[in-house]
Amino acid sequence: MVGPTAADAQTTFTNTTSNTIPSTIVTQGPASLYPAPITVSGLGGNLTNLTVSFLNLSHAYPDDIDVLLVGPGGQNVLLMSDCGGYFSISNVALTFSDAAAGLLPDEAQIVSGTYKPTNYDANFMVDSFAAPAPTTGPYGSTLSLFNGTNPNGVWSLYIIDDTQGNSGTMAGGWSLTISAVPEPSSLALGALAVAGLGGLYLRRRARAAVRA
Ligand SMILES: [Ca+2]
Ligand SMILES: [Ca+2]
Ligand SMILES: [Ca+2]
Repeated sequence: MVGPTAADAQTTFTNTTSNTIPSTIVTQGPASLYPAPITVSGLGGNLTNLTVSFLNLSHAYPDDIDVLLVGPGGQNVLLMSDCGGYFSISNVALTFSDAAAGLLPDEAQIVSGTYKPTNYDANFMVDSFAAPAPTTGPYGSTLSLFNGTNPNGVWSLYIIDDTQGNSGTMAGGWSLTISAVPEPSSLALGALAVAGLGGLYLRRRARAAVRA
């Protein structure tokens, strides 16, 4: 990931709350933090790019994991579902980006990296989530669904375990990296002219401390 620059509005919001996928004998259903929220504030315009990261994700049977992201405006994307088969994972770091080269594996070892949102088994198994998540699909498949929306507000990450047996954790929490273009009223037009950026948008960099 490239860090913010003068013309780059990338802003990262992080929820570091540990999110435990059910770890008792009945290892099925919503995670212990459901949803895991991140509150975004201080961004003056509309979202132009979004990536999402999971930190320290572990599970004995990754195929059980389904994760849905819901934005402040209600749009949703199924980030990962039925990936990785029975190949256990320990403390992997995953980033989801429409610009990634490929998908998470279906029936192979998941390793840390950047992937497109990935959903397997859609042809024979209907993914569903318990309320307060949207309980019925179809769920979105690309992060570009959030483009043009107001990024400010509460983003909710819903994690479920869809099959009995086996459990896991998202010990490091999750984060959003948002690029946004400010509304015209907040554009620094003078600076734009001085910088000679021409047709480029002057994007705004903001920073906010976020807690669940
Ligand atoms: Ca599954
Ligand atoms: Ca699925
Ligand atoms: Ca399970």
